Amino acid sequence: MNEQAWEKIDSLIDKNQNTTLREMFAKDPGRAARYSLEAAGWFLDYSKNRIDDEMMRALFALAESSGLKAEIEKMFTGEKINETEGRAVLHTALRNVEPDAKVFVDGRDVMPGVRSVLAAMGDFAGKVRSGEWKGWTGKRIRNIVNIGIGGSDLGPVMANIALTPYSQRDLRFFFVSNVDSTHLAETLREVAADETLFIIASKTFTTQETMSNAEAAREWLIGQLGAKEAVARHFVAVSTAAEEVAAFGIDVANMFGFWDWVGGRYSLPSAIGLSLMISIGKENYAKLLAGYHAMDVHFRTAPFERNMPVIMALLGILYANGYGAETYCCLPYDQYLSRFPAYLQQMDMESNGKCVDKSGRRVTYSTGPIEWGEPGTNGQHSFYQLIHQGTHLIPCDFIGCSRTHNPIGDLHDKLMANLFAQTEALAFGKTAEECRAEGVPEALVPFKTFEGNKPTNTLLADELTPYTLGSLVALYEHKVFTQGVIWNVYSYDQWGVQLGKVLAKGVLSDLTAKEPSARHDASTNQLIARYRKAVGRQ
Ligand code: G6Q
Repeated sequence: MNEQAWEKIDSLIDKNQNTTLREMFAKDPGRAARYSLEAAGWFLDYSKNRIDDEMMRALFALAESSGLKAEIEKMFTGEKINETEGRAVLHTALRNVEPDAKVFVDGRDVMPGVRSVLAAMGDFAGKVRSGEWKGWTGKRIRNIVNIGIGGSDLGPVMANIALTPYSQRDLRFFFVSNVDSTHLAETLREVAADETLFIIASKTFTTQETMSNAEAAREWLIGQLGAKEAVARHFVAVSTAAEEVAAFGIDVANMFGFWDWVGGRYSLPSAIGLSLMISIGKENYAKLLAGYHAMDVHFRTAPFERNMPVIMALLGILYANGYGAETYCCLPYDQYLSRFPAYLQQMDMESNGKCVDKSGRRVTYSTGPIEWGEPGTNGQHSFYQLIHQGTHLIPCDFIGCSRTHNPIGDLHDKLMANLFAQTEALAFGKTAEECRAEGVPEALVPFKTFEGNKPTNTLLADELTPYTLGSLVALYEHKVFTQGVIWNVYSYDQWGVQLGKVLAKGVLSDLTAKEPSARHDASTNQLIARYRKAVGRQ
């Protein structure tokens, strides 16, 4: 990271260290309006951060010094910025809804392929939704089971929950990811084979968990329906690997493709979103893509000073690198966004959880923070205590929608009142004097005092719709991209994930071999021996 830019930021942190958010708001009535902006259906209020105009200028200078503008163009125009895998990073092409758009990789326009897969998905989703697509026994499909993991699971799960109000309610959706047989077994208990469609979602079609679950589901279906031929009516694939799909026994006519320039954790708007399209229909899916695209255009064209993903990225970097904050919390006040923190966790932590920079040298600063969160108000009754009064600095994003899909009495007013009240309390706290004025006994004053000065962003949409969900996801994708550029790390590889895929295979052969081996360390050997004994393989 640029040292000169950091000298300035550090000097401003020192200068402002005794100035609280309470004081900043008191002396600057224009602060809330000045540190707010709108983009693609979202309003961001970032005024409850430890910033002033000088600090923002210093942060923008940091972004400029990292060459961010040029990096954004490289991504959007298909340069191979995922250098360790030799790939372009073009999830933005998947949602480029402009009819004449052209995006080139290796001299070839990828847009015709994107449009043709979308059309095929729309056609198939329409058939399942209408009942035209029949199972082997002639019954219509009622259950859709997506089998995938990581990037081939978390996005579809999150979005299917988020867009429940737009779903076709006579269809039921299940997501099996874990190689723990319980996940598949409990799902199969819920469905009748002749009414069930399995979507095998795997970019590589070699992932151990997904392929094991897919094979078990295929055996179950054949067992239930008594015919191998039934597989063609009940299994479709989403993958980049046509040969593997055919080898599994799925007709490649029922395979929905995507490309190596779509990273797993960025693949929701690719064919990986097939289950979502079946749920909400192709028109709503198009609105989701339009929302993504609106945020893409904003990110690519807005000056940094009015650029929502850039501002959120810089604030995150201020706390991670300027204040030493190690974690970061996402708090959606919307039950439909209950899996959004888990989805973000992968997007952020797999992308920027890197300790070497682009030249391969160990970085001397922190990179991606530990990301976590739960929907409000539930979190308030669990971990917020630590955010308010603990010893760690935890910047938080609060996310809410002004209108609910489910108005019941004044519940939504109460939900939103909690959101606003939390950001207020975190920023302004409660002083010892205020406690005393409320009549708190002196002995309890230290315990009932709240320091405040805790930074938060608030993101508000009028309503959670396909459009605002798309733009919300794109907002965070570009925030993560911006941080990766400034930290100078490769955000689009995931060698740690690949390692896990290889390691488990080695241990598996030792669990199942006829003869025990002792080729691991003493601890691992002991665990393997204990397991073998318990399952009768001494
Ligand atoms: C995402 C990661 C990882 C991946 C899964 C599933 O960016 O690469 O989470 O999505 O390991 O991989 P497949 O789709 O190839 O089964």
